[in-house]
Amino acid sequence: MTSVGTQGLSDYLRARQAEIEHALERALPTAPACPAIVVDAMRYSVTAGGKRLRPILCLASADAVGGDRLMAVPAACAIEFIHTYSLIHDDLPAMDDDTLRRGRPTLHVVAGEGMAILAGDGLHAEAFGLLAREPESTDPEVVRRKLRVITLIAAAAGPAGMVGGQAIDLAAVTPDADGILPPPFDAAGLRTMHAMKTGALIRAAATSGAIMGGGADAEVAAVDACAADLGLAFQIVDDILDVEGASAHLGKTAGKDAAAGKPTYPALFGLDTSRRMARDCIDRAEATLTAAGLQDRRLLEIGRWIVERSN
Ligand code: GRG
Repeated sequence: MTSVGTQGLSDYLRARQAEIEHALERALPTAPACPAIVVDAMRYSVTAGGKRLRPILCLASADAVGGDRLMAVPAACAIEFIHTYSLIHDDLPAMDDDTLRRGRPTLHVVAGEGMAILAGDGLHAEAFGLLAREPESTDPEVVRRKLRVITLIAAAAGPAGMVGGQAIDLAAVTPDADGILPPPFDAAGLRTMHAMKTGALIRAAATSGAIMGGGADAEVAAVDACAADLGLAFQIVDDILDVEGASAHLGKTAGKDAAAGKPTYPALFGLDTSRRMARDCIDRAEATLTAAGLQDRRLLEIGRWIVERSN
């Protein structure tokens, strides 16, 4: 896992990452049922070694509600597939036009644009197939949880979530017929765009884990609210790293948002305030879990891992 720093990474996070790597490997489609050319392209991006933040959140949320973590493994893998598809498509020339991702040349650079689009489409479809198939069970309660999770993840990945946020972001840097750009986001606009583009899938990851783990409705709601704050912290930190980080360390091109004139948390609030805002998110997440009577602190440890990356 090339992009994971070693400092501050507890045994719990390491163990979940190892589980996820193993499960992703099993979940990837194979030849000859699928053409090797597209399977290889999907594998190239999935196995490139991301942090696995979303699947870890999914498994930790099943743990947080006292559930069976194994029940959440298919949802964890499906969300990582969707996240990876979004990165492949985001890097295309028609979108963010990037050449470096997870420390490797982007997929369209090595396999061509057409194959990159297809690999993303393949991961998106496989994600929902996996959610429908696994965990394999005819128990009506398991079937009910799976349907709830499929509905939730579809909403988070689609036009009310990630795709919608990406559309807002794309429109913000696309001039009209007269070459005029829309006015830049204010703080509320920035928050809404990020809540959809990246926050929705992060929330869905945690909430799916809580649902698959059999959490009561109040527990699922608390995990969802906690994850909304972790997602916001993630985005603030991502903006800080885009200003401060080196591309080699990040595994993706640094400084792109600033270069594109995109508003970021550091640009709107300054670096110190942005760091404090990220820490405040974790404090709020802790208060949310405490108020719901959830004693498990591993979700907060993940939150601190997110924030430590900016220090
Ligand atoms: C193309 C439909 C479509 C959506 C793309 C999420 C997204 C929408 C684009 C990602 C672009 C980007 C770099 C956003 C900043 C935050 C972010 C999601 C970074 C990547 O996530 P990490 O840091 O990546 O969790 P790893 O590689 O560790 O999984």
